[in-house]
Amino acid sequence: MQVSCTTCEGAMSNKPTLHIPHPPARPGDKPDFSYVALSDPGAVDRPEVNTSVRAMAYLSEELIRVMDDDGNAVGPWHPHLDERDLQIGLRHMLLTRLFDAYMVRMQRQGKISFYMQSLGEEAISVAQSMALRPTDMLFPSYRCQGLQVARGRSLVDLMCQCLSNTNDMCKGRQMPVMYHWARGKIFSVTGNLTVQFPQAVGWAMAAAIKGEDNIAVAWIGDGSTAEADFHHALTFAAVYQAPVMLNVVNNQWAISTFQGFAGGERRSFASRGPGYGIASLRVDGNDFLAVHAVTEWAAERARRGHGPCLIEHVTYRAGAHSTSDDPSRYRPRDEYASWPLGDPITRMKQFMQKSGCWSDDQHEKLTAELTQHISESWQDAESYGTMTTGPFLDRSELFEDVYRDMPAHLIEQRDELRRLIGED
Ligand SMILES: Cc1ncc(C[n+]2csc(CCOP(=O)(O)OP(=O)(O)O)c2C)c(N)n1
Ligand SMILES: [Mg+2]
Repeated sequence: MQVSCTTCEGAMSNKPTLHIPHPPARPGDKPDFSYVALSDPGAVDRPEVNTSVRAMAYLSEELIRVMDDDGNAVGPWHPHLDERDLQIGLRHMLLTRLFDAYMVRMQRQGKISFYMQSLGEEAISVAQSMALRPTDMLFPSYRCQGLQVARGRSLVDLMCQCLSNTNDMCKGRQMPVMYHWARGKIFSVTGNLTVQFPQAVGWAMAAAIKGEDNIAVAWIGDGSTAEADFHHALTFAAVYQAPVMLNVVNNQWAISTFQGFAGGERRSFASRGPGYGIASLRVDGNDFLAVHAVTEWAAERARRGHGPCLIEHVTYRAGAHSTSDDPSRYRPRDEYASWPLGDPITRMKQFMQKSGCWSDDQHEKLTAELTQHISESWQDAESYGTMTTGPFLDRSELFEDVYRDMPAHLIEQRDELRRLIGED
């Protein structure tokens, strides 16, 4: 048996060889995105929402795009949003980006222990949230803070969770960014990858049993598709035709592992759907209008009883995986500048300016207003406690919320802790 590093070597040796995926460029190399299959903006047709999975299989390999390089919106997927919705969408994306940048700074200053930003992926969470109903149930990944922002979550609540302070919804028991929001219908973010998919399918099945027309929507990354949960979820969704939308955010990287390792080299991630009997769409994840249109289409399909959808969002993780990661160790530093689908906020702004509903002046004013809102929220969040200054959470609370009636051994441990820290 041989192991080859390129498909070419394997083909020439005339023997079975193992193919080891390699990213096209490493630090110091010229970025190369020639492997990303693109369709022209506006070129992909928009079938009826009840089209059979077989008849629309090609949509899992094409790339649905609405905005062209000059800031025009073209083709059948153009969602024709009104001015107000466009402005709200841009505002949510910008707030998400500025919030992320602020929280990364707070981590660098030692005020929070950890953070994960969604730089370059803001259009996905924001456009999808806006295209859904507020009663639809969301099962996010740790890179979906745009969902919280678009559903109107207070920044103070998000910040307090990252600070693990007395106003932390998780009472200090979770890593920063693992938010949840029952009232906003956003399920807990979990560190264990891919659990969102079976959870969402189960929720959707329950909604259908109860005769509701709310749908479940979940997000995972490209790397997470290699987990068994992905396949279990797709099987159940297809068999029972659950009203669920399963999103794969293909940002090209799973920490330092190139998407080829999760199986994205030969076929798209979306193309796995038709094999299970699931309608699948591949969309430009940096195109707010295309993401919005595709989400509306998939939601309508699910709500009208035509079954689940798998959506692959083609995007690029512009920042580090987390504050514990240094991407300059494994990919070219300037790679994002060569990403063929650009930046979602820059593109949305260009489109809106061209449509006459946005200006540089408005953009500057909005940036200043949101920046002030973030720093005021931080002051407020800090008043509930920081890692170094009080007030602090009551440590003996860590035994609560697991059992309705606390068992004797936990009562004993809690009392022992109280004695040790002198709080009894
Ligand atoms: C079950 C499980 N396996 C491994 C990990 C460690 N881990 C955390 S994030 C991550 C990469 C995930 O990449 P991807 O699914 O592409 O999502 P992205 O971070 O790019 O948004 C890994 C391997 C984990 N948290 N859970
Ligand atoms: Mg990824």
